[in-house]
Amino acid sequence: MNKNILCSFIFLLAGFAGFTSSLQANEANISIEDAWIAEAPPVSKVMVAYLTINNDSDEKITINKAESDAYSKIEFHETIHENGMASMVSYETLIIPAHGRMRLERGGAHFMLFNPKRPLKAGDTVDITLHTTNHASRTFSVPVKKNQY
Ligand SMILES: [Cu+2]
Repeated sequence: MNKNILCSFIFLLAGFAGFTSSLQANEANISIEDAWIAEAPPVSKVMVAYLTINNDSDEKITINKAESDAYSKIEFHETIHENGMASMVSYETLIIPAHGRMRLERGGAHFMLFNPKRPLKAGDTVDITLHTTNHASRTFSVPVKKNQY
């Protein structure tokens, strides 16, 4: 009798642990390609990252935050050319259709990386975490490369 109660208790614990770990493993169903951060002069207060983000799921994915230990903040920007003038607009979110992709490339969209917390040069890598509106996230290692014009 006592033994049965103990067994149930252990099963209950095991079930609970499984539930907890599946919550923590809420990994966003996205992948990235061609990701790089452009090396900038050490005095630079901003850096720029380019990447292609793939949505590997059957649902649209909305990315609402990017963060990194290496920077104070990351914004989603796009360079707009109008009447011969270039200006930058920022977006709150990036929306990627089901099984679609979004390319952030030189001259267009990019991640604006503010206030590098340590000197970063070509050959270094930086972890960037992308968060989605359905409370999933994924961290990617992005290399710093010599600026390519
Ligand atoms: Cu920008």
